Amino acid sequence: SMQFTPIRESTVSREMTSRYMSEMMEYAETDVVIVGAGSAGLSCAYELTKHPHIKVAILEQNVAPGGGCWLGGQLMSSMVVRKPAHEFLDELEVPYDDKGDYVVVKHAALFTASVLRKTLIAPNIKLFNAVAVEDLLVKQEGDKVGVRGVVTNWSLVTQNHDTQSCMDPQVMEAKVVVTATGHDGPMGASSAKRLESLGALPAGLPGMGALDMNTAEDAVVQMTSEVVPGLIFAGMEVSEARGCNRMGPTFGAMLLSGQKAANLAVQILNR
Ligand code: 48F
Repeated sequence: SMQFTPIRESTVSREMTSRYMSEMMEYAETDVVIVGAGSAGLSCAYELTKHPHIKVAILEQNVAPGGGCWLGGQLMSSMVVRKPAHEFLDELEVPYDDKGDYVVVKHAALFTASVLRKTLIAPNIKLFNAVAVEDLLVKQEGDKVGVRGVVTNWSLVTQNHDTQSCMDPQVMEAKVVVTATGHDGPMGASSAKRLESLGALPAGLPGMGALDMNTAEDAVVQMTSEVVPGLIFAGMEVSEARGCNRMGPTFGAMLLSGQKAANLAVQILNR
């Protein structure tokens, strides 16, 4: 009968520890940090797999990556993607039903699984999950604020202020930060809110407007940009910072915003 080859328990511990710790050493300085592994952040990471010389860390506060894209709208599984964003699904080899102007992915998890499969396998990309970005690393450049990295902590620490009042974080230096933390919420829109408190965005963030799919999707992609030097906004955090409408359960703009953020990051790295 089948028997596993023997292993020392300490070997298992050392395999995990040595790998994780050497990755933390390596990523203390990186080219790109992506904050948030939702549909926009993961699309950005996938696009950066095409540039294998660029080192990318994805930081996700949750245990599981995926953000809102494990499900489409209202717990109903399917994911609607308006054309031409279906071309991105083609690249990811995500199957869908073609409905003419838009496509429907049978279960949104097919998107998340495919984008993770293609992204995490790339040697230049590392996902640190259960790691929260608590703050931005900024440098004053004349009268402007430039972003040079992120302040991180285990999210179990960040979320547990009742047992531990202060646990100092650490820092990941980055040439470019892509912030894709989603809607305003306990963690969402965190970079937008931090920039506002620093005076680098006008006081009183516009926040997202009411739902209008037709204006919202184009606006979010169009306004995906480097808002302060070294910091690119992507996904729904764009609408919190810039005040476009919400789109609700259509995801094309998230994919194309992530893709655009990646291309902007490459431009910044080349400048
Ligand atoms: O919320 P999320 O899916 O944002 P998105 O990629 O997509 C928006 C859609 O889900 C939906 C929509 C459809 O078009 O309108 O709302 O813009 O993913 C954001 C991810 O960022 C993580 C969070 O846990 C989620 O997985 N996150 C948020 N804040 C932080 C963070 C933080 N400070 N540090 C680390 N991760």
